[in-house]
Amino acid sequence: MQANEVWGRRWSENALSMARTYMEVACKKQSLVCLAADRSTMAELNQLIDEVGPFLAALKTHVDLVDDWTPEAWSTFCSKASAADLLIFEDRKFADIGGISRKQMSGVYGIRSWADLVTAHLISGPDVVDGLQAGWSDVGRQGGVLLLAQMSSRGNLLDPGYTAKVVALGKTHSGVFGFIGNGSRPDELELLRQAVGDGKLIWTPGVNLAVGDGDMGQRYGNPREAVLAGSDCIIVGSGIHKAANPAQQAKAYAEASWNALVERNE
Ligand code: 5BU
Repeated sequence: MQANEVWGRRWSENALSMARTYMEVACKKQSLVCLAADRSTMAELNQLIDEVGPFLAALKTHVDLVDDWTPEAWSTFCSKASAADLLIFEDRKFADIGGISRKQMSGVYGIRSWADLVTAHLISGPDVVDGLQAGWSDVGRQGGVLLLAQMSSRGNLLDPGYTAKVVALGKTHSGVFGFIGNGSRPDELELLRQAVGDGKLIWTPGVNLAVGDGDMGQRYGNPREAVLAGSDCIIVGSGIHKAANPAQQAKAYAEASWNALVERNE
């Protein structure tokens, strides 16, 4: 099936080429899964991507939680992700003033040189997006910002009024790739989708096939329900990387998400 048929208005109303790249990869792999690769050593990360790469549509990282990080090892890991057709998404949750965010794209980790997507809070105002975009421009690359419109953790302070302001600003900004929505609460997600329209993607953490919530206030919802409520990408961490058989679980998440996308179109 062609990406424009599968994604419908999400495809026709989205002007960003990186969003279309994601939608095409998702079609090719029949998966809406972004792996949250939250493992602490380079060996574990490499093993994980070797095992589950074919079932993923994107890769999410937390570069600062790797114990034995080196630029060389990271570059090898990123090459594996590219070879598997995956956009690399550093979940850095930038939140500073524009000029500092721009500098933070550089530094030890050099995020601007390998990340295609990053997350940001809009708490400091709209210049954070321009700062991050300037960071990519500084090295002649392009990237997209996912703004946190909602979060999956219990008791978070991103209330509906704040969400509405984030959406109003992000909807029309070409540097904004899309929004993070709360995958654990389909009703909240539906409201977010109504506010966003079809012009931007919504990616959702807080998704697990198992019943029940996670550690330290993490809340989970079902992948199918998240996609039916308007999510375009389910972000799954421990559901895959802590599984006894990560490849089998990644395949299960891929199937659940893809089937839900097909169902959404019916
Ligand atoms: P989990 O193991 O599937 O719970 O991992 C979820 C990942 O998504 C983890 O890397 C978090 O940093 C990330 N996350 C989240 O859980 N909730 C949020 O609201 C945002 C990111 Br934003």
